[in-house]
Amino acid sequence: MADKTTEVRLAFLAALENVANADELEKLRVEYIGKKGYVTDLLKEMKSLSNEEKKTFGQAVNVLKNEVNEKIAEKREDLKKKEIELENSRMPEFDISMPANLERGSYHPITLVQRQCEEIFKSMGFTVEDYSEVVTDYECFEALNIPKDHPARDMQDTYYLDNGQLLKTHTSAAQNAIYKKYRDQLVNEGKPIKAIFPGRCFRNEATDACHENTFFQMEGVMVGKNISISNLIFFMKTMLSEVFRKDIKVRLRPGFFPFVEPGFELDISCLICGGEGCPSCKHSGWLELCPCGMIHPEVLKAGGIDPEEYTGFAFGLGLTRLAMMKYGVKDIRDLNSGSLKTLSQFTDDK
Ligand code: FA5
Repeated sequence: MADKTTEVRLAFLAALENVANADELEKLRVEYIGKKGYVTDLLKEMKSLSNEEKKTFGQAVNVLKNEVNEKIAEKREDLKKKEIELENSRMPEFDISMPANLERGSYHPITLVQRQCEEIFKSMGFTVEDYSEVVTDYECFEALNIPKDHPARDMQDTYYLDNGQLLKTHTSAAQNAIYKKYRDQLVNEGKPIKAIFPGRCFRNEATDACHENTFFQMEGVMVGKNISISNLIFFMKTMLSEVFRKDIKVRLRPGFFPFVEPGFELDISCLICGGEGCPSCKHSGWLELCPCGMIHPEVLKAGGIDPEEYTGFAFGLGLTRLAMMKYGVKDIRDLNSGSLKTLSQFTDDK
C-alpha cells in the first residue's frame, strides 16, 4: 500500500513539472485531489485493510494530500510571477529619440492607463461615470466645502467662462452629482455607492516636467455604512499593485483638502530616477500621485447623504502622472505634445 502512495506521489511530481499555465494546474489539481482524484481514490482502498494498516496508510495518504495542496499553491504563485514578468517585459520602453511608427494608429498612453484602472475598479464592483469638463462654481468648490472666500481656492486657479462657469480643476467636481445620482439606492436598497470618474482637468498654472495646465485625474468614491480608512488603504494598494505589477515604494502622509477629514497624500517613489531626485519629481524622489481621505460630513450633506449614518472615502488619482511613471515618460509635456514620435511608441500595448 505504501508503494501505491509513493507511486501516486512520483506521478504527481512529474506531471507538475510539465504544467505550463493556470488551466493545466487546475486540471492536475482535480485529477489528483478532486472528488474522483488519484489521492482520493487511495482512501477507498482502505476497506480491505486491517485496523492497524488503516491507521498508517490513512496517515500516509493525508501527508500526500497536504503535499499535493502545498505544491499546487507554490506552482500557482510561480506561474503568476512568471506571467507578470512576461507582461512587464512586453511593456514598451519609452524613448523619445526613436523614429515615429506611422504605419498604424495607437492609443494614447493616458487612455491605456485609464482603461487599465477602469478594469481594475470595475472588477471590484465600481461603476465608471462620465462628467462634463465645464462645471459650475458650486460643483467644483462650494459643494466640496470650499466657500467663495476660502483660501484653498488659491491652490486651484482655473479658466472661467463669461457665464460664470469654469473648466473643472479636479474630478472631485463630479462628487456632488454622483452622490445625488446614487443616494436613493444607498438609502432604500442599502447598496453602497462605489464609483470612479476619470476626466480631464484644467489649472491656470506654470508648467514644468510634472505639471501641465491640462491633465487627467481619476476620482473614486465609496460611501456606505461603516466605511473606514482600512477600506481606503485596501483599494489604493490593490490599484497600485495591479497597475505596476511590481513592488513600488509608497508613502502616506497627512494632507489638507477641505472636502476630506482626515486627508492624506499618497506619494510613490519616483520610478524615473529610482527615488534619487530628478526634474520629474521636483528633485524630491517622491511624486504626489493620489491624494485621498474620508469624505467630509459637509460634502456628504451637500450630496443629500446623512453623515450620521453613512461614511465614505474619496481619492483623486493623477492619471497623467501615473502614465508618466508606468511608461517612464520623463516630461509630462510630452504627453500633451501630439508628437507622433512620442505617442506611436505605445502601439503594441493594449
Ligand atoms: C485634488 O485635485 C483633489 N481633488 C484630490 C482629492 C480627491 C483629494 C478626493 C482627496 C479626496 P491635487 O490638487 O493634489 O488634489 O491633485 C491630485 C493629483 O492630480 C496630484 O497628486 C497629481 O497627481 C495630479 N495633478 C495635480 N495638478 C496637476 C498638474 N498641474 N499637472 C499634472 N498632474 C496634476
